[in-house]
Amino acid sequence: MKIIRVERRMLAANEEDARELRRGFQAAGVRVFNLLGAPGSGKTALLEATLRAAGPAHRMAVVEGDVATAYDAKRIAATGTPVVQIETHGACHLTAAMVRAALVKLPLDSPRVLFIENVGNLVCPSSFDLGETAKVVVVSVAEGEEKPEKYPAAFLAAEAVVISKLDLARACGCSVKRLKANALKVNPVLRVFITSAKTGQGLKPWLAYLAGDRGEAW
Ligand SMILES: Nc1nc2c(ncn2[C@@H]2O[C@H](COP(=O)(O)OP(=O)(O)OP(=O)(O)O)[C@@H](O)[C@H]2O)c(=O)[nH]1
Ligand SMILES: [Mg+2]
Repeated sequence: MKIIRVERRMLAANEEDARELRRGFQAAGVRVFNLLGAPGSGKTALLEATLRAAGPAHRMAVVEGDVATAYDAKRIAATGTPVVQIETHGACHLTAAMVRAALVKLPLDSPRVLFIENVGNLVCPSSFDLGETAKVVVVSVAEGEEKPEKYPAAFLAAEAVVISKLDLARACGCSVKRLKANALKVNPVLRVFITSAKTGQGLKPWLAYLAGDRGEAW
């Protein structure tokens, strides 16, 4: 009983912080994408490919979340994109308070698009609102076609799923069609993107989604 109450208090405090963040993001007109996915699913590689394809004129920025190290922030910085790294020192998800503290250090005043790469974990980050416009779950063809059904929380919380590492599908014996169908079985209204950060396949519709599918000139 006690554990449940503590969890509820933590989530309630986070909800309040997230509401404040969302108000700020909306007032500034920034689209915010909270990227969830298992460790190694290809979140940072997707961001690198996205940022390189979009270019600096689009005013994108990144908040990186990891348990330890700034490896991912270094990879993002190499694309010329403003980035700040959060190290959670053990915590398995980001909280809105961590994001709020990180934003103060972001070396860009008014991004148009902000990516928050959550800690690699297909479970815990789903429960924590970061004030984002949308959660996006990244699942690679190397993880197995049944992952959406085994770990439904992230797929239920997300607006979109990116099926990553398309170039490896044959080598991994993965039916992308079945993986997509399993994701839609869990959440029928998911937007589905199928990409390879290595070859650039599938990036165009993903970029259009980030822009709001309205052909915005960003
Ligand atoms: N062939 C291929 N490899 C990829 C692709 N995307 C990512 N990888 C590789 O997969 C590994 C993990 O990719 P990351 O982008 O670091 O994964 P991540 O989800 O950011 O990992 P964490 O931040 O640790 O959770 C790296 O060795 C990448 O080079 C892809 O589209 N094709
Ligand atoms: Mg990463």
